[in-house]
Amino acid sequence: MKVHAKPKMIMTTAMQTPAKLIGETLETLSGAAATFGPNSLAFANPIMAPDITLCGPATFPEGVAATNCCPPSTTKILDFKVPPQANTLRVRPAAHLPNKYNKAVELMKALPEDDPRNFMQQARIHCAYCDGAYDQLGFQDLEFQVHASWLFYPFHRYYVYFFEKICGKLIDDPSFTIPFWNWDAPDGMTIPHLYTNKNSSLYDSLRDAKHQPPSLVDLDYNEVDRNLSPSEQTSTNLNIMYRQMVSTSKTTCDTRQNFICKSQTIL
Ligand SMILES: [Cu+2]
Repeated sequence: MKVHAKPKMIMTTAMQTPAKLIGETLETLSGAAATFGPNSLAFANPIMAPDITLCGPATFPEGVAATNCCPPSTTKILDFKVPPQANTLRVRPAAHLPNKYNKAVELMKALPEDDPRNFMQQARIHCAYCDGAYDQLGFQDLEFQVHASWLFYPFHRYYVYFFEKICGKLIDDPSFTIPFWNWDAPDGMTIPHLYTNKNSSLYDSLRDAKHQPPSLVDLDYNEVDRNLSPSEQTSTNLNIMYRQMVSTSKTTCDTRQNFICKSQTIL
């Protein structure tokens, strides 16, 4: 299965269903999108742990401002303890429906800059693990890259898990869940209002104006605008989703991405 069916604007890699969680404009902030080619897949390539004792400047494409996203160094490691199972089922809302995500991000951005829950601090986590701030343990000069390896799913699961907890805490709603962008349904094929409303904490003026509503997302976008009619674009998108999720899934599971297929069924 192709993990990154590239939309006109990449928002996240945290994929839960054919639709995606939109827990991050973090991905865009960290420059992560630049590390993916149009054919990038989450391979089960071997990878060593990051050497967290050595953190250096992130590697960004030419023209992108230098960013130091190294987290504070520490030797104190806390073991994560799984909290007791909640009694109530938490349901993810579709991003096009009213939700409290922008309020949570507004509060994250209002936190002191050095607060680890601050939005930019959270963005830096992704940057550090995705943009070459670390080398792999025992391999000097071999950059650690959480994407394109078996770590893709575990890393993002935990990343989104804690991000979501911070959001819920800040808005005092333990039942809070990050919305998902249901771009595989015709009614969800525009960028959600949450991101296009200039008063929203999720608004970013750098997003391409040509890709704003009523323009539909192109799930096969390859940095070229195809200018299809709405009905052609909808039909193309649905065909892509069908091909990726249904008709080629058997073949894909027979390849080296087998672990992804299994993960999809059990997560
Ligand atoms: Cu990522």
